[in-house]
Amino acid sequence: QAIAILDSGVGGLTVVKEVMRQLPQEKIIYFGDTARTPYGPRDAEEVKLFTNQIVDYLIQFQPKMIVIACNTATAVALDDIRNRLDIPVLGVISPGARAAIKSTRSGIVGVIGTDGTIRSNAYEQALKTISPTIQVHSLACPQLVPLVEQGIYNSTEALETVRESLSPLLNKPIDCLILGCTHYPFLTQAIKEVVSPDVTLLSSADETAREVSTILYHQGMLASADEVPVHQFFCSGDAEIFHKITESWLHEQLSGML
Ligand code: DGN
Repeated sequence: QAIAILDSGVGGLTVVKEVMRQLPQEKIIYFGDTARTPYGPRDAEEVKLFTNQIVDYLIQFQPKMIVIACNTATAVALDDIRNRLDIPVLGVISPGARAAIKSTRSGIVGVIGTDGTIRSNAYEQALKTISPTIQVHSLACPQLVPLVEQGIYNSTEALETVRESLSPLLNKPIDCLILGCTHYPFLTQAIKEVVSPDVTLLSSADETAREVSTILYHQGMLASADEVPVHQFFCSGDAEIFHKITESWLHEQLSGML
């Protein structure tokens, strides 16, 4: 049985990469809704509907768990999907919040995400549930996802857009910055160039993959060491660009498997 991972596009591949690194024997089925990306500007009901449709598609493969590797979808659809399925369903917001709580020394953290994620206040709630005194500076950066979906995350245009998008946050006294959108780790280099070197960048991918392994361990569902992991990748839009981005992002693990 595989771990099913979904996103509005290629962003969830940042979680896939970390799951592959931490759990190399696990099979993965990925779905990126590239035809309908971005989810960020859509209203909550629509994102909920799309997320449920993808889950229904993935369920046909009888996965052993589902990871909603999209912050925008996690913010609005996680509870819904958890309630209707009897397999573990994991989102990316609590893992991201936990990573920040572990990392911050000053108790002042930044969060960047899509309009939908920032509007939902989900990170602030998750952070304050764990640590009520934490201070959070949140910023929506709607221009970043399209750069990643077009595969131009290493360009000068990407660097300039990151600089412009992050500028309201640059004078805030944060000591860590949550990349609250699974697309953003693609832009890590550009983000590092723009923010102070004292600010630690946190992607929820790491912590999410750790939680996947904890859940599977406790359920006795980890793949055995002799299983051969076969991965499957699906998208709803242009397969060529999706293939290209997937291969270049996961190249070590993936060559020839798409
Ligand atoms: N990757 C998604 C997220 O983490 O929120 C959203 C991307 C989008 O659709 N805008």
